Amino acid sequence: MPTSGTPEDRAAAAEPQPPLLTDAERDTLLEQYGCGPVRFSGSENALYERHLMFDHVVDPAAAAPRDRFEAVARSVRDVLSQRWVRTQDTYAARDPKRVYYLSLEFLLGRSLSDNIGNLMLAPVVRRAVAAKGVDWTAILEQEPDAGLGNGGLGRLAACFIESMATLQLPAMGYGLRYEYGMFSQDIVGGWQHERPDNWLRRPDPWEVARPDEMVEVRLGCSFEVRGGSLAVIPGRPSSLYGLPYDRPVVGYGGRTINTLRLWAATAPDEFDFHAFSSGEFVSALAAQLSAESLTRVLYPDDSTSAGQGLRFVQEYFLVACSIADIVRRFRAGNDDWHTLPDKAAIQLNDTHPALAVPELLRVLLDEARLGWDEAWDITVRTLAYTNHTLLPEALERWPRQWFAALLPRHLELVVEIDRRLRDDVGRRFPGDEGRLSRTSLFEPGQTEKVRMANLAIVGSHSTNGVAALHSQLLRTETVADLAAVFPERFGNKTNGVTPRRWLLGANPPLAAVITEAIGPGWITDLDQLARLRPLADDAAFRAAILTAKRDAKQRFADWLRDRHGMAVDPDGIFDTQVKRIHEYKRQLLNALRIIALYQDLRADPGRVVQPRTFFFAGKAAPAYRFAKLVIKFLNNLAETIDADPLVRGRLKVVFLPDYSVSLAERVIPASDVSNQISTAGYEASGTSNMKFMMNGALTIGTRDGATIEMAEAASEETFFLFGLTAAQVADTRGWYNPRWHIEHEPRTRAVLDLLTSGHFNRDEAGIFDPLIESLTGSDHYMLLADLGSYLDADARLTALYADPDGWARTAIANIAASGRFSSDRTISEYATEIWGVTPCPVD
Ligand code: 26Q
Repeated sequence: MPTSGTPEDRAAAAEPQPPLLTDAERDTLLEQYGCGPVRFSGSENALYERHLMFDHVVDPAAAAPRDRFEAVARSVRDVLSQRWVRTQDTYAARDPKRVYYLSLEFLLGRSLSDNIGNLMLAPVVRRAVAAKGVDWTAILEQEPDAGLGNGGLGRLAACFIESMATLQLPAMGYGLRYEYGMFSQDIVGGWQHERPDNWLRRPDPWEVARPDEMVEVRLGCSFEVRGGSLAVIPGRPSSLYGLPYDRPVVGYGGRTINTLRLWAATAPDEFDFHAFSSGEFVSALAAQLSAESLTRVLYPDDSTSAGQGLRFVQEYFLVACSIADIVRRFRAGNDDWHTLPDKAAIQLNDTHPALAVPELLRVLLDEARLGWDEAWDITVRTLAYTNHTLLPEALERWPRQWFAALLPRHLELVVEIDRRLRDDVGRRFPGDEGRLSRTSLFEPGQTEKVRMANLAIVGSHSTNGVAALHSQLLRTETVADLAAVFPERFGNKTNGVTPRRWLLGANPPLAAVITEAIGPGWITDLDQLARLRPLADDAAFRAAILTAKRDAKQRFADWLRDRHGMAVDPDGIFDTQVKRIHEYKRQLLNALRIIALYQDLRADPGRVVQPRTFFFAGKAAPAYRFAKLVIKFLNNLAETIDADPLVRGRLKVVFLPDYSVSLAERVIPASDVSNQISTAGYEASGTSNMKFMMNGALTIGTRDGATIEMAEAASEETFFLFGLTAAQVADTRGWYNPRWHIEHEPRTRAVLDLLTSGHFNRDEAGIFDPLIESLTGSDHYMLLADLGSYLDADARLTALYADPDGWARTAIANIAASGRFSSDRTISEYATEIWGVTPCPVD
């Protein structure tokens, strides 16, 4: 909110303007860049050809696809750069409270198509493409995915910054500019092989380096990277520099263009003259090499925090650079430190940036010279924390010695925070020693650890989970003792996804059918999809929905044929499970279901069934052996079924290699069935579940994460829910025995028998023994407990598919109820309930 001007000015500024640029404003932008107005035809190419000629020095007629991509992207960036500057100038002039979203991951995917869509330049581009006769798909395919994240948490950050820009919120994302993102996955002989993802090999047209805004980061020790791990040289303080690279974040309609700032590590330019003069010229310069390795690569684990020193330094580096930048921006317009919480809201995406607690406190104590109570109050009121997992092995705990070596001052502060926390807890719960030790920031043990979740909860004013069930389990189980100390801090913000990328961009046939029926308002107000609900009774609309799905399936089948030489039948059911490979996500349970269906078909070869293709995609953490074995099993299952003449043409399994945002954009719109089958209580939210729902897939799944709320929104009859509830999982854990299911359930026994017979590993004796041992041993994730009810739900689902009218009605009911799962809704809730920020529209 502006703090100066007349009341009328303030009222006008507070009134959010529509997020779209007018035609006249867009014409002006294009004109200034030599493209001419949108309605003007012919000169759109001028800008693009200028880039080919002057950036790439090639004859535009002879340009290679990659040169063409860069030229188009640079042209789009030219068009948006004035709005980008204007957005930043507006924030500087009005000085509203801003949001800073700190995340070690931003899984952005491609930007060209999204930016063109959000700038509403698609008609201009279409005309230019037609006039030139260029292959537009080939140009889009030139852009590598920016895979700077592992999965859900990173993709959520990308959806969130897009929604913040669309909602015209004065916001900024902070992350790391990894040179290598999520590894590329090859499948060789059925096994996952990892390949480095050198996504910056060619210049990235979206990023702008800002060397003038470099930040120095001081560390309590020096370090060297030796053989992939970090060698600490204690007692010798050192410095690194953070070089910011900015990327535009275009809001829908092009009015607001926010910034995602990614930090790259470099060594100071001035080098060590002492080392130089003592003859160590080469090693003085080689320091650069070790500094730059800090932001070389993303850690490819999404659910273990296997303590890696380099990761710890990455986390501090992000925090130190970002806090310094935020404080600098704050100080530019404010001299009273006490107003920081009125000007900045900092959201921590999981505990990965939780060092922000001692870092901000350190700045307020040591640089602003405030007293403890004031500094602590400002810190807590500025920070907020989102938790994304309950898995104990994913909760971050860093060795105390690492703090001591690298961040001695921060350790002092954490010790003092802990001392005051103990006083507080001791006063409120006298004599409760158990609570004292459970709430402590320190975890005793052979190597004493700092509990980052406790630090984040104690050092911030808000802690939220990402779906109702998850937030409740977090509050009542995982950190129940701290929640009793700070009950008012705990809340829930159910996740969402951006409909611009996941419906409008990814599924043009369906988006067109929706817009035809209810107009384009849904694009920025997804609740309007509810207006589709009554159209379930309209036969013409049902037909249009089925045709759109058939189109999307055909597009995907064509791509599969062209790209992977694989044939799938778009008239059959497309049944999909795409996500990281993890035991709790239970891809193996899906495989057991497929084995049961395969056996049914073999037992009754004459049976008429709907042909079905089962799609899997996902990456396993490189060190996660069980998950890698599951991938091998899925590939063997696919091969065995393909080789079996008894089921050919009726059943097919496809493992799509190298899952990515771009692959998700293809496979999700083409799917009829979405599998969300985690052990209840383990999937914090899930977000692909929402993407499937808005694209008209039906969900077969457990009562877990946000799937519960999706079924509530659409009514349970439109969902195919099965399996134990989270409470049942917890209650039966003590006496659960998978053998009971093998002994008492014929279908379960038959599946296990076929698996044990070696049917899926004929020439690879014993390789799947670990899977069998897990299922018949402890079956920790309770696959066998849920297999029977999964098969029952599956039978209901395929029966409905045989009735296209009934299927279309159910799909429409799902789409119509998906409005709540827009990230615009999620971000509006964060903005009003946690951040206290309002839109700051750009004129
Ligand atoms: C931590 C320490 C060291 C190395 C790696 C990590 C690490 C990295 C990534 C730990 C966890 C992650 C990612 C977690 C994640 O993606 N969680 C998912 O978040 C989604 C968005 O809220 C939810 O929808 C999913 O349910 C949740 O699994």
